[in-house]
Formats: sequence, structure tokens, C-alpha cells
Amino acid sequence: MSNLVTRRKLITTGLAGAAGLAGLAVAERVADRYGLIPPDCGGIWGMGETLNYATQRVLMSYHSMAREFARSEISKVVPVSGRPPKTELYERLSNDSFKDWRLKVDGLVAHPASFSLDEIKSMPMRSQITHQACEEGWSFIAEWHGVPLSHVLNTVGVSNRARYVVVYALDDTWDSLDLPDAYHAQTFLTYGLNGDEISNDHGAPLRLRVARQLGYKSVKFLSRVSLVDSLKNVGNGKGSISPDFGYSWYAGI
Ligand SMILES: Nc1nc2c(c(=O)[nH]1)N[C@H]1C(S)=C(S)[C@@H](COP(=O)(O)O)O[C@H]1N2
Ligand SMILES: [Mo]
Repeated sequence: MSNLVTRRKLITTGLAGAAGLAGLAVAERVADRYGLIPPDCGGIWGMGETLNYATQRVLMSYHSMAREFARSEISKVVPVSGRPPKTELYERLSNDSFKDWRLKVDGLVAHPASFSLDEIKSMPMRSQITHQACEEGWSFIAEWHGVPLSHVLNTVGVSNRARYVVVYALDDTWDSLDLPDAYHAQTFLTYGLNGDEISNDHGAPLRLRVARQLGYKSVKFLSRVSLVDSLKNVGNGKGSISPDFGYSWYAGI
């Protein structure tokens, strides 16, 4: 048995056993030791969320992929949730085809950067046909075109102290991913949808696409990506605005 399997077994047995038998405090210690407590859950009170996050992180390979579909399976209707910001800034940027827009990348990186849309489009383009599910109960399959977030992270050089990637949007939404999801092969910064430029409704000029989590993690209208070692001092300290609305930081599916 490899070390990995032994460790996995230890963690899962420890978590499940501790939660069921010896009490949540022990499970919390086990989970915390292995970095398995999500940022919106202060220990035992968020045990349900912790178990969901920890189980996925322990049982599923970091490289496990969301299902990809054939072009013939692309949905005819692509619903919208979250309209573009009705701000002067967004309208000005949009009217000028986002020529003045920049994606700032900062925080725990070797080379902080500010990329124009053209610069992002000149990076290696990848496409994925994946399913996006909204927490409200609807979903669709679409083809997304963009650059893997990992490419941008490697370009700026992520510090080994970084643990989370925080993304900020022009409508004041923000969210974050842990590094396994940030570097995941299907986590993209997308500027195209079903063969066209992404529309404002779907997140122009650039949106995150996180195939293994619910739709609300796929943040639209991006403006900034920031690498941090802790989420405690970012916004509400819970890693995302979603917990303020009753949704968990980790939305794995
Ligand atoms: N910036 C921003 N990103 C966002 C939202 C939003 O309101 N603002 N809504 C989220 C939700 S709840 C979902 S389900 C998806 C919907 O993506 P779509 O409008 O392209 O279908 O975007 C997500 N990204
Ligand atoms: Mo959603």
C-alpha cells in the first residue's frame, strides 16, 4: 500500500469515525491538520461543509475531470444569472470593446501583472464543453473558450506561501478557489462561448469557468486575481460573498 493510500485511509476513517463516534472536536482536529476545513466554516459548526470539502479532496484525485460533452449536446438555450453591472465604468469599457480593461494579477506572486484582453487572447487557447449548474436548479451545456488559469498563474509565478486564488469582479462579486481547483485542467479564464465572443450577459470581457463546482463559482466580469495565504482578512473572511447569501464557499459537484 502506498503512503498516499495509507494517508487517505487514515484521513477518511478518522473523519468519518470521529464525526460519528468520538465527537466533532476530534474530526475538526483531523481535518484541520490536513488543511481540509473550508474557509467559511469555523470548525465544528460547519461540519457538513467540512465533510463535503474534505471528502472530495481526499477521495477524488486532484486531477479528476468534470465530464465533457459532444457539440451535438450543447444546450439550445443558455440562461443568464447575474446581469452585467450597470455602472459607468462597465458601460465605458464595454462600449470600447474592453480595450481599456485590464486583468490585474497580484498578491503572492513573483511578477505582478496587468493583462489586456488581447494579451490574454494571445495565450494558448483551450476549449471545453461542460455542464454548468446553477444552485437555483437550472443548468446548461456549453462550449467555453479561453486560457487555463494555470497558464496565467505560471506566467506570474506563484509563491509557495500562496494557498488560495481570490477573484474579483466588476459587479463587486468576489470568490476564491483553493490551489487544487485553481490549477485544475478545466479551470479556465474564458472570453468565448459557443464559438462567439462571450456576451456581456455571460461575463464579458473575461469570466472564470470552474467545471467541478456550481455555477456561482464561475465568476463573471473579472477585474482582478489575487494570490493569498489566508482568506481571513479578505472581505468577510469566508472566501466568497456566497456564504453571506447562505451558499457554501465550496460548491463541488
Ligand atoms: N460577477 C458575477 N459572476 C457570476 C454571477 C454574478 O451575479 N456576478 N452569478 C453567478 C451564478 S449564480 C451563476 S449560476 C452563473 C451563471 O452564468 P451565466 O449567466 O453565464 O449562465 O454565473 C455566476 N457568476
Ligand atoms: Mo447560480
